[in-house]
Amino acid sequence: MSTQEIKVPDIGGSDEVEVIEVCVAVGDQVSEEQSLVVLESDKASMEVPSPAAGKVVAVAMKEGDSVAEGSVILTLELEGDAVSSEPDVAPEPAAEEQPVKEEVAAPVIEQSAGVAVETVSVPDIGGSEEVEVIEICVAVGDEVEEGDSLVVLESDKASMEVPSPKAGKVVSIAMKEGGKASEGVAILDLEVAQSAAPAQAPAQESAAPVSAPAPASASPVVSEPAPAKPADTSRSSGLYAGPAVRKLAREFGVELDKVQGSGPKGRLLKEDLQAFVKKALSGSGKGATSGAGIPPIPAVDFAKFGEVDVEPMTKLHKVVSANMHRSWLNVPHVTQFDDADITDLEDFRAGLKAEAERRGVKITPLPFLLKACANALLANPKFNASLDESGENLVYKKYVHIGMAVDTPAGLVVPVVRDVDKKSIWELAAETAELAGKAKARKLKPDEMQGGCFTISSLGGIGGTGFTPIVNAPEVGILGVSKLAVKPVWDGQEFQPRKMLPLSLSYDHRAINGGDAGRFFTYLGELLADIRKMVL
Ligand code: CAO
Repeated sequence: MSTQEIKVPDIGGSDEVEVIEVCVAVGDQVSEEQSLVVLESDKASMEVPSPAAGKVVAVAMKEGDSVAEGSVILTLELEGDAVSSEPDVAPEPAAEEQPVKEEVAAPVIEQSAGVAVETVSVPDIGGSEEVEVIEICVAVGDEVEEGDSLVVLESDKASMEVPSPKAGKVVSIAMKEGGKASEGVAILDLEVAQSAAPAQAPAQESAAPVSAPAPASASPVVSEPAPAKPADTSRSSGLYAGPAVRKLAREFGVELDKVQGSGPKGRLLKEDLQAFVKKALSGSGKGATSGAGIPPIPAVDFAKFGEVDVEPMTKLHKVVSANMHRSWLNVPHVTQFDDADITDLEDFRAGLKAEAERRGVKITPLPFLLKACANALLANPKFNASLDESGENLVYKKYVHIGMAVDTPAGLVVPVVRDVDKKSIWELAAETAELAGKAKARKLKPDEMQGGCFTISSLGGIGGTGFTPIVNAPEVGILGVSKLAVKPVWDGQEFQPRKMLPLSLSYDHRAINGGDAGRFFTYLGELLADIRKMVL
């Protein structure tokens, strides 16, 4: 049996870092890539994975120690000693001089046939010059699936995850938490299966089509991940959790081994920790969802009552769901209802049909709604505002960017139409169609989903007489649009058949009073009833 000293690798320029966790003990069997220690500088924490499988025979560090590159972490008795494999046939005297182990300052990644190392770089981040790296979601040695989040970047407006363009193994990470990044900057090197696989390679080994990194996506929208895998409950003694998750766990005082990981190989994700804390706050370890202090919904074995299918939610669905929950719990909602008489607007719209065809655009009520909302937002600036994070200041926006909810097969996304007040109905018709198309094809860039001041959720093309939309915080208002219906309206002498558009306006009652909302809504209705007022 040969032994190997595992040392602290290059820790990115930090002179001394603190050992915040020793993940193994003497006598432990570790597998290759299992975390040995977690180190933390003033800016970032990092795991040092084991470069080989073996048994820990000595640990040279303890929590709280200050260490530097080259410091010995521990000594490993290597498993299935490599010496015995080669000299089997013709033992050479020199064989004992052959290195039987690799130097382990950093995990050693071998280049072999069918494998290539590719650099993943920061994709188009929507015009943001420099953004902060707020989380590195993977560690050297991690196996990632296509679509797994690699890093989380944050500009002053949004945070965005950069998903892995391919499945592979992380061989080095070029970024550190707290650093700055811009488009094209290398994130990490990924060891991936090469597409030119050996002839006898099994069919399923062929590499995924090579593509540029998928665009980073901003909350609340993320790109569709690789299909979720069921959680591996057979965790080894090693805990699979990234530095950011470990740090968060320490901040919350959560013991990681109490948390069930739902990531690949049972890896603990931030969401697992959040769900654990949420459950703990609700005072129950059982049951499904719950809010702080709210009794949880009891767990039900649905299969007891008939056949069921269990399907993991897409990542997009989970993010939207979390955002909805957050808005619902944080924002005191009020919803008002009204019907706008759009008989004349509809006549006008019908008259545009020929020109719309000539221009190659479809003209639905949506561009008119956008335009009317822009006018109403300018006339009622409280709706074109947000509460800042202190909750003590209102930020009034001088621009009018309006989000539109788009229903896609992967989930709900909200692209933002910019400067709605400055665009013509034709421009808005073309742009909304383009954005809806991109949303459905999952081609939206992060900046196309950011910066909204107000949102329109139009279910008119689908149906319904009314609904209560949830404010897309930190925006303070959202307009729900339901299906147009012809209704009898009393004109003082008789009932007239009028085309009435059911509208619902939800708003954040911290920022907006009922009176403000009533004025906004009435004005909006007047504009829709007589769109000539929009040009006044
Ligand atoms: N009443 C009656 N008909 C309406 C209407 C309304 N309020 N709004 C649109 N329509 C009609 C359109 O004119 C169009 O008719 P034709 O096919 O005869 O031309 C048809 O409904 C379909 O319109 P559309 O949905 O393709 O286009 P749109 O501009 O109205 O909306 C978009 C685009 C992207 C907003 C929409 O497709 C969509 O995804 N809506 C769902 C939004 C959503 O999910 N909201 C809920 C969020 S909370 O879960």
